[in-house]
Amino acid sequence: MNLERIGVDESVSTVFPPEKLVEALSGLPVEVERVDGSPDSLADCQAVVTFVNREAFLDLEWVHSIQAGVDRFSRERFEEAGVVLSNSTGIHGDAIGETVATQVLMLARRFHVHVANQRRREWSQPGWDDAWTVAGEQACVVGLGGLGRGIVDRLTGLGIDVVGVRRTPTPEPGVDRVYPAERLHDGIADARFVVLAVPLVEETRNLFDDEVLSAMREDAYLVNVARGGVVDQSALVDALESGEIAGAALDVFETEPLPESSPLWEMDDVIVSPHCGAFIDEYYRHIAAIVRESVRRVQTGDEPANRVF
Ligand code: NDP
Ligand code: 7N6
Repeated sequence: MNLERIGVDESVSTVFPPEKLVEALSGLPVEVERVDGSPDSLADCQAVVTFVNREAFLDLEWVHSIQAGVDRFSRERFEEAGVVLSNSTGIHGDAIGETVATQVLMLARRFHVHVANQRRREWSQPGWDDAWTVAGEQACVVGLGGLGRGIVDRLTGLGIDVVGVRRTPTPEPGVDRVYPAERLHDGIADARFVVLAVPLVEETRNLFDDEVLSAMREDAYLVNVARGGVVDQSALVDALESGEIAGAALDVFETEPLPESSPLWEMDDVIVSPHCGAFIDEYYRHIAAIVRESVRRVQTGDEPANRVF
């Protein structure tokens, strides 16, 4: 790849100002400029760093996604056009780990209820048996990659016993038992928290359907920081309404933004966040580090870091 100019697509502004990344990439032996995604602005670029996918990217040589999840990109179309895609896996463990720790503590210590009451200036102590402690409870983390690692570290730090599920059941530090994907039911059966941290791919689409949700404990909470499509959302609403599970903390949804009409907004034991579990002020610096490393590799004839396809 003869790399001379990299565009920073304006869509990264969902997560940070594009100029922050342009600045953080200064001094590279290639030009880096903000682009608006139009074919004209991309004309002299061989590569782009982006949040969204655009048709015009198929004329480039390399696309870097500022997300770990690449479900917006079609492997078939990229391979057909000979475009390399790389992602940003590996940078989210700390932020998502802290997000999940917050979600489980809020649910157990009932802080989602206190915050809602505060908005109404309502002094309302919880029932004698409403609040509990997470220490000694079990969590099942489904997906033990970059996200999973950060989640396991925080949950074990809170005294939670962690089991996990991944494609290949190789052991993972801090995880008592690792189950292969085919034994998902065994992994979730005893968990008070089931935390989803898998990519959205064919095998994981609607993985949590009514059958899997009903295999969870009745007092269990589903935490989804992966992708909305990993859960059958209408089955989840049914499971919550019928008391088949106790509650949920959801950062990602089938349709985003979550439509105003969704019953999830109003459920007592559901915490909704707007796909921001990984947002941090330093996000652009992490992206810059990956892009710098990729440029170094490309210039020595290697492929970009974190190549997906
Ligand atoms: P990684 O590739 O590092 O890890 C993925 C993990 O999922 C691996 O442990 C892998 O198993 C496991 N896995 C894959 N397929 C299956 C399956 N069918 N059943 C069980 N486990 C499976 O990815 P990341 O941890 O970086 O990210 C995971 C996903 O989380 C992203 O794809 C993205 O969609 C989402 N995400 C969401 C964020 C948010 O803002 N809420 C932030 C960042 C990511 P194995 O270890 O055996 O390979
Ligand atoms: C922006 C979201 C990912 O897949 O969706 C997340 O990486 C990141 C911080």
